[in-house]
Amino acid sequence: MLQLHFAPNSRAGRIVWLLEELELPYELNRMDFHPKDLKSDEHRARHPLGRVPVLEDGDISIYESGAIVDYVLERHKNGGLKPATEAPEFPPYLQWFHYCEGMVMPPVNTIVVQTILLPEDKRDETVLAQAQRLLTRALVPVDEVLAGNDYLIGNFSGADIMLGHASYMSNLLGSVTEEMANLKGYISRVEQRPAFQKAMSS
Ligand SMILES: N[C@@H](CCC(=O)N[C@@H](CS)C(=O)NCC(=O)O)C(=O)O
Repeated sequence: MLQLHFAPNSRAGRIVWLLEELELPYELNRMDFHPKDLKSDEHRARHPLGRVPVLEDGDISIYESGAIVDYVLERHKNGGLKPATEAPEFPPYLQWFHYCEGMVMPPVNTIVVQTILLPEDKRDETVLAQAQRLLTRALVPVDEVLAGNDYLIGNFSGADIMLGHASYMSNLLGSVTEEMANLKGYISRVEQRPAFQKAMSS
């Protein structure tokens, strides 16, 4: 059985969301989002940086949320969540899938560090303001592609598991502006999916 190493309020929620959407059986190793669990020798043996998510599948152990999503879709169940290589939706699928960790999550990480993780006396207003500007700018093309589209490539796909989750987090951080009406609507659609709700309450 698939085993997911997980901590709440983290990218590991993406993988719970995916497994729930696909109705695949899995076991959850629910750790605290705290160094006592994530930086333990046991977890560092699974992930050298002591991060989540990590997925174990028999002898296979794999980290990086995007790699895990792709692994599950290729090796376990596609469920229509990944377009065929020759389909016109395939290039935009790849683009939005990777835009998540490549463009959206770097400023999200900085904002989380500068508003939550660092003690107040170590925070830097300039760094925070720059990350907030970068994030809002990175979300503009996402808002644009969602004009007239319920999901990033039309139908719900693995790209939404990645970037839908990142958009949800960006909204929680206050970086989705009221002008981004398409993106706000998209985030509401994501939030209404039962599999997403299950993942967020795991
Ligand atoms: N690019 C990696 C990022 C993994 C990552 O940074 N995970 C965070 C949670 S969202 C984590 O485990 N942080 C714990 C820490 O930095 O100590 C992925 O997509 O899996």
